[in-house]
Amino acid sequence: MTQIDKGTSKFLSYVLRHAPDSIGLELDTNGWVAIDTLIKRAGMSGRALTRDKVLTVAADCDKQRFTISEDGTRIRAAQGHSVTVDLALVPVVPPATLFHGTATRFLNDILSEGLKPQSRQQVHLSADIDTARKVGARHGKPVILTIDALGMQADGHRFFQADNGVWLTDAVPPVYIECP
Ligand code: HQG
Repeated sequence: MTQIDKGTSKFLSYVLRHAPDSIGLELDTNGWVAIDTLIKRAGMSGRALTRDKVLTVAADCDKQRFTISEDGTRIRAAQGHSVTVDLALVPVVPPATLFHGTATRFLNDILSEGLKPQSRQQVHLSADIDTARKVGARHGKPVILTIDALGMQADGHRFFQADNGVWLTDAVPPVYIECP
C-alpha cells in the first residue's frame, strides 16, 4: 500500500474499531456503517474521503482489515474492535493448533492468567507461525505461543473466524498454552 493509503487505512481502523465517536459516527450493532455516512462525517472532520478511496483501501489492505457489505453500501472492521460490537460470527471448529505472537515481557503474566482480550473484544489468534511472529513483533521481542485450540473447543470454548480469517476466542486459560 502507498503511504497515503496507509493513512486512510489507519484512519478507518481508528474510527471503525475504536473511536467512531471521534467523528460523530455511529456503528450499528454488528459494527457496520453506511459508506456514504462515513464519507460525510470524515469530511466534516477534515478528512477527505471518496467512495473509490474507501473501496480501494478495503480491497488493497494486506490484512483485509475491512469488510464491504454484499450490496456495497456499508463497511465494517473485520476484527480488532475495542468498542462493543456483535460481529455475529458463527462458532466454528478450529484447527488442532493455533498460534499467538506476543512479546517476551508479557510471558509471565500470560502463563499465570492466560491470554486475555486486553483492550480488544476477543483474543486474536493466528493460523500460522509467520503471522503470529509479525503480530508479536509489534509489541517487542516476539515469542510464539502454541494454543491447543481443538482441546479448548472440546472443553466448551468457542472459536470464531473473522471476515478476514483471523481466529478469535474470548480467552485462553494457561492450561492450553504451550510456550517454547
Ligand atoms: C497481550 C493486529 C499480559 C497479548 C494483529 C498482546 C492482530 C497479555 C497484547 C490484532 C495478557 C494485546 C491483535 C495477559 C494477552 N497479560 N499481556 N494476561 N493476555 N496479553 O494489539 O493479539 O494490524 O490488543 O499477547 O495483527 O497483539 O491491528 O492484540 O501482546 O491480528 O489489523 O496483550 O491486531 O492487527 O495486544 O493483536 P493487542 P494482538 P491489525
